[in-house]
Amino acid sequence: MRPIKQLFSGLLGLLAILPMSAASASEDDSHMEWWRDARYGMFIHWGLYSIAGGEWKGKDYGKEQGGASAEWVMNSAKIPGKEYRETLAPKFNPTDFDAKKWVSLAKEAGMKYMVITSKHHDGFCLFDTDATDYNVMDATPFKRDIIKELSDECAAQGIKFGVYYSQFKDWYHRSRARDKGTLTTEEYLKLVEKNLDELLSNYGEMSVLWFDTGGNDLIEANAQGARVRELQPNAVICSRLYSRKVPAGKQKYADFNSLPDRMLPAERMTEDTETCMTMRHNWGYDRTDDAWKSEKDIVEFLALCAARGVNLLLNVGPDPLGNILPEETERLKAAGKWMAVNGDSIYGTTPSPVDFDFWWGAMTQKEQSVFLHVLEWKKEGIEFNGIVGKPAKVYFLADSGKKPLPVSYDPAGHVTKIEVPEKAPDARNTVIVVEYDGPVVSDPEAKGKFHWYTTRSKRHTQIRKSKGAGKHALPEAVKQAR
Ligand code: JFZ
Repeated sequence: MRPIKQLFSGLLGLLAILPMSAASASEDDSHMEWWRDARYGMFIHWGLYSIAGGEWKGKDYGKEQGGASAEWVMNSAKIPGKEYRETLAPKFNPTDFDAKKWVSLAKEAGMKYMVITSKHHDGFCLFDTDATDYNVMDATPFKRDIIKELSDECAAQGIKFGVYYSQFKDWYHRSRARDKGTLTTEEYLKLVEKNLDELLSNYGEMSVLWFDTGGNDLIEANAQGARVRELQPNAVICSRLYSRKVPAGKQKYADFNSLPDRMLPAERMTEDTETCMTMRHNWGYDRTDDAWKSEKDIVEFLALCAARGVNLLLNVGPDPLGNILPEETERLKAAGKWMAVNGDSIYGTTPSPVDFDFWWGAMTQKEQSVFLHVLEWKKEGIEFNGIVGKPAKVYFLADSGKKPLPVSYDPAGHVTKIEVPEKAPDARNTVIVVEYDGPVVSDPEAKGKFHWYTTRSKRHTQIRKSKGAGKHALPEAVKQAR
């Protein structure tokens, strides 16, 4: 794992990187620059499980029922591999699939990279492979290489392309306690090797390898990581190449730390870190899951991720015909409109200059400017502490005229107060730019705490009700519902 060197200069920075620098100082991490600047990508869970939509033989196994996510239906409904394949593969014919539309939508949403499930835990390959006939070309009537069409379109539209690949869990090919796979472990590892060679050789630039749910076998994982470095030295590798039990220092080929699903830690990250988030409960398409997050939830989460130095991989679960859903499209377009005006406060930023956030929201930073992401408005004014010195200029990022906002500064406690209009110009997230006429200096003694998502299920420590936010930002709600 490689720490973000430019993040903290001086002692704190030193502390943050000491334990790991021994291994990685020599390695340059220039291949991480685009990923760090991007901050925000599209995750796509799509495959045979999309046909089932979380249901099997009339029973709903979706996460909204308290079960595992819809893409786990083969496991949740204990479906033998043969039955799962023979039932779903002949029906996989997504004639509405249009790579140009998907990539254009990701771009319109302000996303800089895309990661799609090339092989999920059910073992079905969405690409042309010689390693198994359980793939879209040989086992379905569709016979189009989905990974090829998407990787080509991403290259054409300047979006970085990557694949999710379930290297350890494969309920079809790999034998498990209760279910005999089609291959022995040795044969299965050969399949993975072949698959990786194909994915790393036949689809142009592969920018992200999003391995998922690693096993404990370091040799196996390191062999797979080394293969990626060899064939695609600039590919960014997800820490889930390794199981969470493998200490970070031993995760030789992991480039970024992938947080547990839907998690945003209440702290600033000192290493390259990414979280992945659903727009509703399930990752894969689910017929009955209506727990849609609001566009404010999504814009908020994006800003809070950036404020803590975390990339956000936001998921869509297209339907079995190959359509990204209207509810997903609506939210992506809304986030895109916000990013079109406020992207400067997310792309290429570093985390908050202070290691806490505020009742009203949180901060990101870029050179001599601090961006206040005001998620909850306070007509009495927006106040923050912990940054030394009176700002040179304060204005709304959305205001191309940069009309100054009245600002006062009290050196006692380094408290800055900004006068603001009665109503928030953008209730989703109003960004205020606080420019300094020198490097941003944070007060090491500054006191503060985190207010937002201090736990996975708590949007704000104090605010209970908020217009258009938080209703479904809490995946855990399921449990109570049952
Ligand atoms: C995994 C997959 O099992 C799931 O289907 C989906 O693809 C998701 C993105 O990733 O699920 C996980 C993996 C790890 C954790 C939680 C869910 N974790 O570490 O908490």
